[in-house]
Amino acid sequence: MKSKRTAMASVIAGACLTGALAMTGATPASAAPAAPADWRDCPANSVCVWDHSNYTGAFLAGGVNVSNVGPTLNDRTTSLWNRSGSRICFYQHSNYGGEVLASVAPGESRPNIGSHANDRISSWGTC
Ligand SMILES: [Ca+2]
Repeated sequence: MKSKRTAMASVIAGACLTGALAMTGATPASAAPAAPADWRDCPANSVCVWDHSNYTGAFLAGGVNVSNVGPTLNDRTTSLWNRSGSRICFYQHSNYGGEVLASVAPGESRPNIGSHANDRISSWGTC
């Protein structure tokens, strides 16, 4: 893990650390590899995005306003879950700039955001 450059990087590092700890914990009965970060890692009241469809791959959890998703997830979001109580708009550029690529109701999740928005999101906020 690199040293923390931003608070969001810390969140990602924490998710990675959780996975590493899981791997070094009690040996599971099966030889299956450690599960990737997935939808179960998204805390209540958070907004979460993933690199791949169906809530898999690199993962970021944030509040209702994230002005920049950071280098790991920039232009990589493919699935998302709005667990907040607010409608959230996902933007093409940082600082809520550019096109609104998705407008997601409270509680709504999208296992695949579709080809237009795929791998283009850089920030999100209430709308
Ligand atoms: Ca992606």
